[in-house]
Amino acid sequence: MKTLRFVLGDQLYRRVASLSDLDPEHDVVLMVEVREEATYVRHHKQKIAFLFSAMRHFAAELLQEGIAVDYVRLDDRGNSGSFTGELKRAIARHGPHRIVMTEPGEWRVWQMMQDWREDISPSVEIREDNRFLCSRAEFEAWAGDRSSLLMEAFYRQMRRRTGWLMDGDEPTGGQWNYDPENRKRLPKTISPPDRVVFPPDAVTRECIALVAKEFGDHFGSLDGFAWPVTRRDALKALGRFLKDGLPTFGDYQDAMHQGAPFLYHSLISPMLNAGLLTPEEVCEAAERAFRDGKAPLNCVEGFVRQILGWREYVRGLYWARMPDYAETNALDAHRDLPWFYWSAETEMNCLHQCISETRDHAYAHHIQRLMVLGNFALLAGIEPRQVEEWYLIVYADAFDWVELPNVHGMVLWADGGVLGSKPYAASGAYIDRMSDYCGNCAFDVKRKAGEEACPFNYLYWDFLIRNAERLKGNPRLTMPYRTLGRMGNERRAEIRADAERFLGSLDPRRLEDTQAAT
Ligand code: FAD
Ligand code: DLZ
Ligand code: SF4
Repeated sequence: MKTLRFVLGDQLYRRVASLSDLDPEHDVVLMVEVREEATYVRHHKQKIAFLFSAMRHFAAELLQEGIAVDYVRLDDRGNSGSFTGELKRAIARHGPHRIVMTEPGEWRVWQMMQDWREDISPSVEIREDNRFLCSRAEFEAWAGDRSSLLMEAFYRQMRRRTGWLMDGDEPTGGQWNYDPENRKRLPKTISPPDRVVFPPDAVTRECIALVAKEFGDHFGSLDGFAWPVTRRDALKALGRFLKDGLPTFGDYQDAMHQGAPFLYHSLISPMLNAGLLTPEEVCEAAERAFRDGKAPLNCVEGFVRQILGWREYVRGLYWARMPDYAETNALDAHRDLPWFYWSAETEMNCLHQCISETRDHAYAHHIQRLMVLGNFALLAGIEPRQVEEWYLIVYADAFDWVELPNVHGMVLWADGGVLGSKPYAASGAYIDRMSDYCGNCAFDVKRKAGEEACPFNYLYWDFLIRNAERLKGNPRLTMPYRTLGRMGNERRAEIRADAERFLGSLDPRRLEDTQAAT
């Protein structure tokens, strides 16, 4: 029986469910580069080049195994430009008896696949995605009727279930969480390791040229493309991180440093999300490093929590709550995304640095995404949809299942507190404490009011004033609201005036209104 096995661009895992019972004698693996996926949002150029090159390498590896692969390139004649069109064309070419797929990572594609029930024959068998540690069903059973879905409870259950960093029923070291040790600023005397660079091979160079030609008006630079695009290189990158990054990962996990975009981070999210690495092998390798005495517990626990905790949790939440999850706007935020998110042209040095690095590398680390780029969007009251689209575009690791809960829930609190008990709002003092950005800024982080003051300072209080009705009863915001309550009317009016002046000066041009971004 001939089976067509349709593998999507973020399912590049040899043991992915749709390939598990592959019969090399009869089966054909279908992979397609399609314009619709590259343009439903205008993804960063490096993101497209990374995925196309990883797809081409994966297809070549299958071919080497003697598996028949039908690979449609973006510029192949007759390419219809969509998953639906290419599946139909492949059915006409191969006349399969069966079509097998793994469930997609995004609601958008899931819906597309539901439509295939009507007009694709033979019908498509959709298998559970086996690239995660917690299945959708397991997450839903955990979530059940709980009123609170906090990550920490989920993470502890996952630690118990996997036995990672556990000694019997107890967490190794006696604590579940070593966060208080993981909030250090980077001292001047320490230099983080260099990024491991994977120079583009001929296949990647071809993809880079294709992207430059076809998607030249998308955001981001292709210069300095350094991502691994094969499983072999992804494992090399992981190996280097375990040796040079992990032993210091926790300490400077929240630090930001001008000119050092990667610090001690692993840079493995694009490879994890595309299937080149599995979360299981990454967590097991990190735990082994701890057991072998090669990395301390605060670093290993901090790292494992990101993957076993946050990554699995946001994916579970996404599928448990979609499609309604994306629709809420709990803080009623409607401002347009300022143009500087595309151009990096702003006098606020923290934002300038984080956006420039995002443009150059399709990467920013977690605290840059949360406490600089996200914090500004939250305080300024930018419309969730516009912020979400920006994050989905600009990062090489961005897929709806992981981007949406992080932005909608963690950053913007647009879900009204499903993911986080309070918004992560912060003034300039936080950025100053965790980075060296403020020393090079046109604004003064110590000033609270006036044109020279750091905008985060008055925007923070303006945010609390604007959203008082919604937030002042939140027990985790008692302190700031108490402080606000002690402020006189004059000071409050000054805050509002500074915020209005500053927000009114932002350029609201949209990407689609312009020829090209940076
Ligand atoms: P490290 O700091 O080395 O962490 C190790 C791994 O933990 C990451 O590779 C990632 O797989 C996982 N991880 C860490 N934090 C999270 C998290 N909050 N949610 C899910 N996984 C996590 N991550 C994405 O993979 N895709 C996204 O589109 C994405 N969008 C984000 C948007 C915002 C606003 C925020 C605050 C975070 C977002 N993250 C996203 C999570 C996190 O910022 C990135 O996973 C991380 O920066 C990737 O870099 P790294 O591999 O060096 O991570
Ligand atoms: C992100 C992306 C892009 C840019 N291009 C393709 C593509 O041409 N072919 C493909 O199979 N997948 C691509 N992807 C990833 C898909 O959007 C991804 O499979 C869905 O997001 C489902 O999770
Ligand atoms: Fe950012 Fe304010 Fe510091 Fe400037 S002073 S870098 S705007 S936090």
